Amino acid sequence: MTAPASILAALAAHAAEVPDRPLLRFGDLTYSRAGTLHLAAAWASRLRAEGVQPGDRVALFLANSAAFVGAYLGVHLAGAIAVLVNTQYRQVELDHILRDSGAILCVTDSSGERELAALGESHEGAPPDLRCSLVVERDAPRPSLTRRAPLPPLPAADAPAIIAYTSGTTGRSRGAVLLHRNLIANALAVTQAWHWDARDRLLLMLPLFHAHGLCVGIHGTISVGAFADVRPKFDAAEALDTLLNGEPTMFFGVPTMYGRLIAEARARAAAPPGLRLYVSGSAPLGVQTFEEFRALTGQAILERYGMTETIMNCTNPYDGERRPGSVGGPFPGQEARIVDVVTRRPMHDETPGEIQVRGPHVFPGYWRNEGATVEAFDAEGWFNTGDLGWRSADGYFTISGRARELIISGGFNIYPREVEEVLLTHPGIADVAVYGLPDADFGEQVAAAVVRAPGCAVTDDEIVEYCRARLASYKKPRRVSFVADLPRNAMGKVQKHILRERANA
Ligand code: MLC
Ligand code: AMP
Repeated sequence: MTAPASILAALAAHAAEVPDRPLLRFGDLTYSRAGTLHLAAAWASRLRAEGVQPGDRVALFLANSAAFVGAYLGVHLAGAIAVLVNTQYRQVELDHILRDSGAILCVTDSSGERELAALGESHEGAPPDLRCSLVVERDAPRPSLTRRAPLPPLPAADAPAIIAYTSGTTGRSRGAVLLHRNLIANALAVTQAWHWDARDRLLLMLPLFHAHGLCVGIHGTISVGAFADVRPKFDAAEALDTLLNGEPTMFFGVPTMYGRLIAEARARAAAPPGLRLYVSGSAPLGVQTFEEFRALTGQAILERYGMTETIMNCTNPYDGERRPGSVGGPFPGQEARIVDVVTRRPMHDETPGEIQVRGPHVFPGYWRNEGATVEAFDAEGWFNTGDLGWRSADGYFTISGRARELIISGGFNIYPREVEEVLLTHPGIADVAVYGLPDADFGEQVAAAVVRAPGCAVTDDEIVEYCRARLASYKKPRRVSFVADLPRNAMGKVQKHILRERANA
């Protein structure tokens, strides 16, 4: 069989082969392969009826549900581009993403609708391209459609499929554009590396609006015609119950989920069973968590490394040593190397530098941001990940830090600059620095050092609430300290390592 050109092409092939085999479950609703394709077709026709044309951007501001997957695949089938939006995003992030992407339609649920309505009432008004929102009930089985509806042509491999907002050294995130061929190349590399096949049953509790849940969990499942039990969100007790019931063969999580699973197992004196595969990613998996999980289950978690622009970069081996603290080597068909951060020359093994990657998994560039795209690649087409690390002589990569300022909390990324910019709009704050501190549950937590405006007595609670009203709640500082001045170097740059040392003292 020739490789499919898109995730939808893989779905169509599996649906033609064994149409009734279960593919996705959301609570009481199970979709077969053919049922998932019909769900996508129903959504595509509904979106077209709303005026969606090929190349249009459609934002998905939705929690995990059949509606999410249906709308997502329907956007692709309509030839449009899905803009992924974290459901925790509030006014500042929403306004930026909807304006920057030029989304004409936003598919959301009732809580998202309230947030969108507030956007329309703000003094800047609704984003100009946004014509309407389509409000869906999470558990609605699917828009009505007869089973005989003709399937529209499948998207071209080179067409854009997703815009996912990420990173950015300024306060504003930028949209990484992923093509259909990037998505399928990633899914095929991942499934091959992890020996994932049609017999697998994945317990998927990750949010679908990020690469981990969507591009690894859902795309992998569809591309091999396996099965995924998709839950609205992660809950340690529910995860342990489900693992113990014996159905799942695989579980994917961020390190916070493994930490909570271990705590739950200890509290109940009930160890998670050995599955075919446990995978961790999106943030560093602590060696202690790896070892504790191995002691409980007898299994080594397979750690892998990815990012929004490239989806999956490196993986520990399926067969062979899963080395704690390391992310293994490039997936099949991909390349990874270390370069000097200044000269950009490739480095010898065991020498630290910046990780670069190249291959069919790598995105072509940022949405309407030529400058950022040019900066992201070198002349030979290597993508600069911004992650620092080194490669061992036997080919294992270890991530040792980040070239860019970034806090990863429970697998969610927080850009200090974005939080600082929002806090600086508070009249009681004269100056502020946001930085990361270690956190036992989330890996890292957000901290803020604040210089009060003269005569103002703003409190830490007010600062937290101010943030929460404007940004995703996970970006709010968990620790606020008040300082007379921020420590700055001769260039005027805030010395965050000094703030970190003071906080840890
Ligand atoms: C939730 N909260 C967090 C948080 N998640 N705070 C800090 N960091 C986080 N990650 C806060 C909420 O804002 C809220 O605060 C309170 O915790 C309760 O919210 P909740 O939704 O009930 O939280 P919880 O269920 O505990 O969520 C924890 C979690 C979740 C670990 C299950 O964060 C999660 O699903 N993380 C996965 C992220 C992910 O999929 N990343 C992949 C990115 S892709 P309050 O004060 O409002 O009550 C990528 C590429 C790659 O990175 O390599 O995969
Ligand atoms: P995002 O841009 O949101 O997709 O986040 C990607 C970032 O998460 C990467 O650039 C890494 O910094 C980090 N990351 C992902 N997986 C791992 C891992 N296994 N270990 C350490 N960091 C990771």
